[in-house]
Amino acid sequence: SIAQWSYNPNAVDGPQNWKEDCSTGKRQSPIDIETAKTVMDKELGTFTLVNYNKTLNKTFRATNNGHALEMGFPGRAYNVSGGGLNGVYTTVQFHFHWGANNTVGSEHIVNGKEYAAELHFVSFNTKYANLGEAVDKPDGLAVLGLLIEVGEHNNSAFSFLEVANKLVEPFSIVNDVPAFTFEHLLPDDKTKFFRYNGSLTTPTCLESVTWTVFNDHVFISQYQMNLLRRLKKNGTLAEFGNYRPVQPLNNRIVKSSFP
Ligand code: SG4
Ligand code: ZN
Repeated sequence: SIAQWSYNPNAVDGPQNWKEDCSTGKRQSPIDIETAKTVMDKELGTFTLVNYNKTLNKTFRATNNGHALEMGFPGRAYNVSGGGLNGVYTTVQFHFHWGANNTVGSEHIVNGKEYAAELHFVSFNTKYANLGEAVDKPDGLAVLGLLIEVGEHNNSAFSFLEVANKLVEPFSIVNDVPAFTFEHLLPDDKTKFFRYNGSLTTPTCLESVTWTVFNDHVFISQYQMNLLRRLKKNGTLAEFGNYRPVQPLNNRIVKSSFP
């Protein structure tokens, strides 16, 4: 069973005291991406995102899992390959990380700068049978991450966030969210990104993630940001947000797809 954990920096179950790979691992996430130290890799290429631009005849499942707002999809409908990934990964969910105010909330930070939120598309390597098989393998998962800033306008691609009004209580589920397209959730320019080998950012912080963080950011409105902040987890989600502090890079190299 999974031990209790929280994002409260002062609590015994807070990020400084997370167990297992969270404390012993050497390829932990998130990290501070120091752009001056990244190494360009021409082999990274462009992504192939299958069905990300389609509205499939399906429904999604929105959950407040106590740690994040998560949108789950039917497996093997949306696929990711290319972009220097080895093999085909199938997307099973995306979720958000955010802060209590707009100066914090992203997990990855760039040259020390934090952003208001971060969106993660989680896909598992189709060489494994399912997410559970893939989650502890070094090449098991690929997460596409993007940094979110608060701007002037509602971003229509994010209008599904209204579902947060039904997810205020922990462990709430809305099963019948009509499918929508993903392509405008991602930055327009998907050719510029950072790549490194890391981990899940929640306990047990398994070291199975090939990370992509897009260079370009996405904007949502203050109203849309506040929808995320409505979610509760015994109060702590609203108080501290749900972002893990950055972890040591150790001997890793962060690659970039662009000069
Ligand atoms: C969030 O808590 C998601 O809701 C989790 O999804 C996810 O765990 C976790 O973040 C870690 O993912 O991209 N931030 S991350 O490294 O995807 C997994 C579920 O709990 C295994 C299903
Ligand atoms: Zn995440």
